[in-house]
Amino acid sequence: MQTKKTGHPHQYDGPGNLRCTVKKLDRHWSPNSIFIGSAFWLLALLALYFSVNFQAKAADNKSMPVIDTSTTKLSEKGRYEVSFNSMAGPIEINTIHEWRLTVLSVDGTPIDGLSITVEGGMPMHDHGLPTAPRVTESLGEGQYRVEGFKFQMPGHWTTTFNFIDTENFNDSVTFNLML
Ligand SMILES: [Cu+2]
Repeated sequence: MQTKKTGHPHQYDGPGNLRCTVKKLDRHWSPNSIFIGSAFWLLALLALYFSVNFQAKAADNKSMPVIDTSTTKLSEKGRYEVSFNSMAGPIEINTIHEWRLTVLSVDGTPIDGLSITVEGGMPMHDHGLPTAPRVTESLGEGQYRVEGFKFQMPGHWTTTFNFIDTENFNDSVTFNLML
């Protein structure tokens, strides 16, 4: 029987040629290589998705920073646990009012005898406080009366208390307020 000769690779061209063609197909389109190829593209798409998502989140965080408005904070150098409350209740814009500051050591011992100065302002507006609040009385039990607070507009305010103890040790704490 005579075998038909042709140049077409997929056509039966004798047993040798068929084996060769199947082998070729196997190398290029086996289920394994299809799976690996799909997995690669799936991973590439996932990587792209997460990278875009992450960038969007980072941009979000930049425009809307998370501001810690806790009224109890550890001082910068970690020596004191400081808290405040407004004596007139919730702080109202354009109202002069008084704060009570409480200073404790980290193990809860009230700290009296501190020399305390007050500063503050609006970081986004680049201006300070409209008044000059100051500590007017040490009340004992680590409590201090701070008079003369006023915030004249809504927004993000900071208030910083600087502490100097009897051994000249400096520490400070900064509170954030969203008014
Ligand atoms: Cu302002």
